[in-house]
Amino acid sequence: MNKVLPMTKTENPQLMNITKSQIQAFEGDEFHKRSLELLSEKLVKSGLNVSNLIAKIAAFQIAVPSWALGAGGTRFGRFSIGGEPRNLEEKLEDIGLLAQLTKKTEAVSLHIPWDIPEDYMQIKAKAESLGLKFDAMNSNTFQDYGQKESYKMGSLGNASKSIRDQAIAHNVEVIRIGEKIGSKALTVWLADGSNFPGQAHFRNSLQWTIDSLKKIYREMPSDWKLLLEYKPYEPNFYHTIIPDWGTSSLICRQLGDRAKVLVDLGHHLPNTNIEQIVATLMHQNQLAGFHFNDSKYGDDDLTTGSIKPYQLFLIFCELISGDTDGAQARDSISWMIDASHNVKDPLEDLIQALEAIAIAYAKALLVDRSKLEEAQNSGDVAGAQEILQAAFQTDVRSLVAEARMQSGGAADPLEVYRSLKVRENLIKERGTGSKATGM
Ligand SMILES: [Mn+2]
Repeated sequence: MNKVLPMTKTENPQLMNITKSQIQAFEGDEFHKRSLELLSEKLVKSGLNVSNLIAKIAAFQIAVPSWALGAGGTRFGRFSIGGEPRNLEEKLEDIGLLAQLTKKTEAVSLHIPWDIPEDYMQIKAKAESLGLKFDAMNSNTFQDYGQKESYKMGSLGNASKSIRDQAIAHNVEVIRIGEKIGSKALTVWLADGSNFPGQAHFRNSLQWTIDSLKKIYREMPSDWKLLLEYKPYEPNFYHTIIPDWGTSSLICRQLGDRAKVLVDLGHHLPNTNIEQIVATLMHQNQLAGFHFNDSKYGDDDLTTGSIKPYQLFLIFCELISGDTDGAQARDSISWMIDASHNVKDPLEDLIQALEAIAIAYAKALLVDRSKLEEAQNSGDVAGAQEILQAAFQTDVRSLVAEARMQSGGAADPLEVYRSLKVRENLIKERGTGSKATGM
């Protein structure tokens, strides 16, 4: 699609003024229509209802974190992207734009203390005006930001009671802030652990962590849930108090029904079977949510779907299967992107990630589950693989684009974003040196 954008003088190309007509100027062309027709024909033959599929794809929404809108850094440095949001309002504006173009996100996940609102009513109103809600709140006890005592040796699992108390109080404060803006969940990720053998007492630090989390859990309103994230290593390299889904799950069981495990795709040792973890957690009604990203080696926080699209598809297969079989309802699971952008324009990266997630989901919807079960039960190994591959190899891009267009989004969000020169305009508005709060 190479259409010339109809830009009039009255249509300001600035971020907040992308009009419907600008989005529709890129409406699907003849190629899209023919691709969709051809695909629909094939899907109908397989017994699928195309409008149902489109409705499901359109309904699937993923939250965007407030810290993904600026350039991410590594421990070696950080390169500014230009035009980064300078405050929470501007972060919301960026996500509002993403929502407008992609129709795949309608919620933002805030991080405290990076995003403490100055005026809660104003922030709430701003989000509402952009059609955004507040997803899970994220606490931060993995770095020092001027609080009384240091988290250098840990937070909720620190040997010092006063440091543990400070970390508990911070999480309670995050809950209180979340209540004011309509969030319904707290995400806890701990960097707690140790770098060297002998540095920490495994059982004591685990017990302190459980006790601290119990206190935080008790402070949550009754309609809130707690998402407990795990990670095998980094920033600590010898031991992490909550290294895996099993440890997270056993802690959650001690907290209560509203505490569940958060799976971050990058928080596993290489080659871990994440789809099996998803299936097991759903079987136990213990899956709280997802942090989408992709990785080659560790917690690389690369664009979702850029490295292992097949894994992403297999994960969605388990999610759909678990939902269909009634193991755990899909709407009880929170969806969020958690990525970092070191070399890409963050908004372009997020557009690509949202697209990759939608594609994986759409492909998983095509899997003939009853045939797959038949193949599984009769030991038809090759047949089972064929069924998955048939869905995975189907080009569903026209289906995903159609779902987006029917919702009022762009046929090709990235193309619209580039044609409207959004980043250039953001740089004009915010400058080259602006830096979003975050990592
Ligand atoms: Mn995460």
